[in-house]
Amino acid sequence: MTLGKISIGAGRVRRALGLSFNGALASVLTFAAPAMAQDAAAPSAGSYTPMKPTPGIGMPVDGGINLQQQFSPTGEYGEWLHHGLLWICLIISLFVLALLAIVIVRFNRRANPVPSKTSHNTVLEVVWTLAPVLILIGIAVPSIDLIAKQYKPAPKTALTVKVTGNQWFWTYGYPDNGDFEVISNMLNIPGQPVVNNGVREVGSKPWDGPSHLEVDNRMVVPVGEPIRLQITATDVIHSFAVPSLWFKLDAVPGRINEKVLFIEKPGVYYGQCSELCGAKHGYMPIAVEALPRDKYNAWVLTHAGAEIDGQKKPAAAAEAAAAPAAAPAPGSSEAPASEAPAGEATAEAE
Ligand SMILES: [Cu+2]
Repeated sequence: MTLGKISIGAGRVRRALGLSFNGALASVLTFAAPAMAQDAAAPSAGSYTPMKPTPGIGMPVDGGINLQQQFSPTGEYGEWLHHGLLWICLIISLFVLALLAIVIVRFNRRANPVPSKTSHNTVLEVVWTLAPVLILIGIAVPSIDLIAKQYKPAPKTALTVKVTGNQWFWTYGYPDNGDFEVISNMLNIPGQPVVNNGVREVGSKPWDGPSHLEVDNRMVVPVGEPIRLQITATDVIHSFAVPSLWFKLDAVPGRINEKVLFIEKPGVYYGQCSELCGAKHGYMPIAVEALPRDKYNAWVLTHAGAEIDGQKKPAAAAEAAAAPAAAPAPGSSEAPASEAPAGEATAEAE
């Protein structure tokens, strides 16, 4: 009886802690929310080191007015269409402006006192009807093609990554690699109020990217292959958006939205939640790290319970992971012990 009561009590406390983070209480604790297992996927030194981002790539640039440079086939297509449409708009605007100028200058009352009585011109009427129709068809074909390409389902063999939006962080699940989960919090900003307790400050590691965009644990994915992103949320609607990868999809509680992510080049690509989701909406960035397959596999193996092609990790890697996994990392109370980091101590020592 007593034991039962204790365990129920513990469950309640645990649930209450979880709720305090996900639910209404979190808005009260805006800048004091407990950090969740932010190091659950800390890198294991030697096998995986986070990539250093390239300035100006996969992130906004000062004074930028253009789209970010694109690193996916649909992104390049979309960028091409965007620029093409701008040119078409410009040409049509200049053409109409020129016609107006001609009318104003040549056909005003002083320059043209006796106006023509012409009321029909068959050729002209056919041209000004057909030309816009052809222009619109010309625009519609690539537009519809782009929409179709964006929503083409992933091939059966594609890697699945489950993205979950939470107030106010992201979790990334890897069902094809042993179903481990990565919790991703924004890094705190030096000299500013702490956003995520227990999370390091931006700039404390050599691979840290820009403030407001860098996170403690990135979403790591393989480069050059289609990835099936399944996107959902636990509390309110969020939106998973990475401009340089031409990716934006709403994360809706109780629903799974799916879209293919394809990254052409290894690198770090940053994005932000793009659906107003509460007090810390602006503090839940997205960092996607695209790695070649072998490096991706090495990253996968830094997680307890990781699998590659249905195979558990090799004995050596398992042994290395077993020791730190036995002692849960500080702040990892939310995650089961099996999700404790591999090589936490060595990673922190860097
Ligand atoms: Cu959000």
